[in-house]
Amino acid sequence: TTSKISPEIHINQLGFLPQDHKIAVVANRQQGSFNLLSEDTQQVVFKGSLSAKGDWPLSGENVSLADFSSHKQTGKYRLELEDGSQSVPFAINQNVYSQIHDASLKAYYFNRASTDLPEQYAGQWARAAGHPDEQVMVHSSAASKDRPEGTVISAPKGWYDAGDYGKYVVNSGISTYTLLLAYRQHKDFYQARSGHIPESNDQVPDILNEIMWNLDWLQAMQDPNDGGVYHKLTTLKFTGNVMPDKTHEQRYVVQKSTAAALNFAAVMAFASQIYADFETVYPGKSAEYQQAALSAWRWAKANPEQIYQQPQDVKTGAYGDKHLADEFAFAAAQLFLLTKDQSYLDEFNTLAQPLTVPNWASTAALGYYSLLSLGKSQLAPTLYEKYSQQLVEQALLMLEQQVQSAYLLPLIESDFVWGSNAVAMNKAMLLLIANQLKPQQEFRDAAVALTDYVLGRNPTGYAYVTGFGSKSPQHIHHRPSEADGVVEPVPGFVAGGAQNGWQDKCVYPSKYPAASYVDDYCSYSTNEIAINWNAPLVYVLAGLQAY
Ligand code: 9MR
Repeated sequence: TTSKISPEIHINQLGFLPQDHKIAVVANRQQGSFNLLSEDTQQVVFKGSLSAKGDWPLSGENVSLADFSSHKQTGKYRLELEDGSQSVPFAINQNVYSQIHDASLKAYYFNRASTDLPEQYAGQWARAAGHPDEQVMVHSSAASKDRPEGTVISAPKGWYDAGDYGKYVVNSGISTYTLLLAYRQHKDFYQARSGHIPESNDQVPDILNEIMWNLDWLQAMQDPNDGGVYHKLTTLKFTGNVMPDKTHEQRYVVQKSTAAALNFAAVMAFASQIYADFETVYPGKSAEYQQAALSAWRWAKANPEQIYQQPQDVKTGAYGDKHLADEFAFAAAQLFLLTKDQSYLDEFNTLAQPLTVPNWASTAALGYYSLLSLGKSQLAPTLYEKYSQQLVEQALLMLEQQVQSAYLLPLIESDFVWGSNAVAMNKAMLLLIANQLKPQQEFRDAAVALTDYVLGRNPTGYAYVTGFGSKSPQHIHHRPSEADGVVEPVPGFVAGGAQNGWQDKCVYPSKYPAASYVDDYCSYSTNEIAINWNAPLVYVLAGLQAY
């Protein structure tokens, strides 16, 4: 029957929760009926008609929709068209996002620096330790009176940022924040699961154990002499495509930047609140984080324009950002929530940053998320309403985009940038937060549609998360996955996704933004993985599954 599988039926390859919308996109057919077939009995359990939607300019396809939302019976199914062609199999069940959620979080364990991954936890992806990062050199760009160029510092642990082995504070900001918020808003969900990681036997939810691996590193990125925070810890050039233990090039901390200090302050402030509940397991941590946040904030206020300038001899990722008002707002919001000191809230309001879909360079929304979901009792009702309105406006804007899209997705051309799948997941996350505050079924439906997109309702035929779905990326731009000799890539990582910037030298199958993706190691612009891309995936899967 595999020969009957049509690449023109674009569907979430994992499937659907029983109560959610269930929609597939069919290319090159504008009319006709479709059947929902039970995998067990091969019987038709539901019949429907395709509804014509016309052209999707982002893929160059002419599409129609197959909507079988009203079928709520759990089971394994396929869609079948009149010509006998079929979709890949998928499920309708209560736990459809459970495993993939756990894998998308476990991906952080797989990207831990400075440790071996024993088989007990890593299975066939077990590997030796690399990057102890106990002899990191202060780069000339980061030299200070207390720590002149060449000073050796220790900054082990943390997660590798992506397919490379660098550790970047700015990108760690949104990533760590998003995971902390996932925990904060789904505590019961996380209390009830195990990540099968070395810390699983302690009294702390595994997501917080995992996050602490990164917080331990982040703490070491702060210069205790002045509170400033180094922008990144990397080699001078990207290293070769080898396992972590096979690369020994000198690593450096590079330039202190305002963006790093503010992301650091925001995350440390949030962590101080979260880990206060686990004082017996992690004594003193909450207080340490608070001090770290406050001193980084003070440094940023005293050095408000230390824009990161990539030094001549450094070629690794820049994460350069020239617009820092949103980072100030993010940190101010978190410090207000931690200290209850009104001056931080005043600062947040004075900055008046628009609430927009966040990314590593644009973090104002994160401040709003925290104020709205954790700060209600501390905010004047009119102010709370004002922030709420801003959030809801963004969510409503997405609903408009959705109805205008032939794929019925809240995605527009400008979303197809480097890491487009994370744009989709950050949009879904915003929708879910809007739905918590001002419940509206359409918000959830739109978040589900975006999740469908990442898991197969897209023109490429890929479910974009490694290890899941009938067809998922095999050759992600991820050094361990490529160099480990294991056929399957490390599971649980979402590929960056389609976009037609063509920043690398690969050959792409299509010029259309949503179809320009290639499952090849060479494609760092569409097939890399990154901690800031997995984080909203974790959040959204938790949000959908915990519902
Ligand atoms: O995600 C980043 C993207 O927004 C930028 O356009 C791109 C080029 O500067 O860099 C991406 O981040 C990469 C980082 O610089 C280094 N580690 C891998 C990251 C994902 O590709």
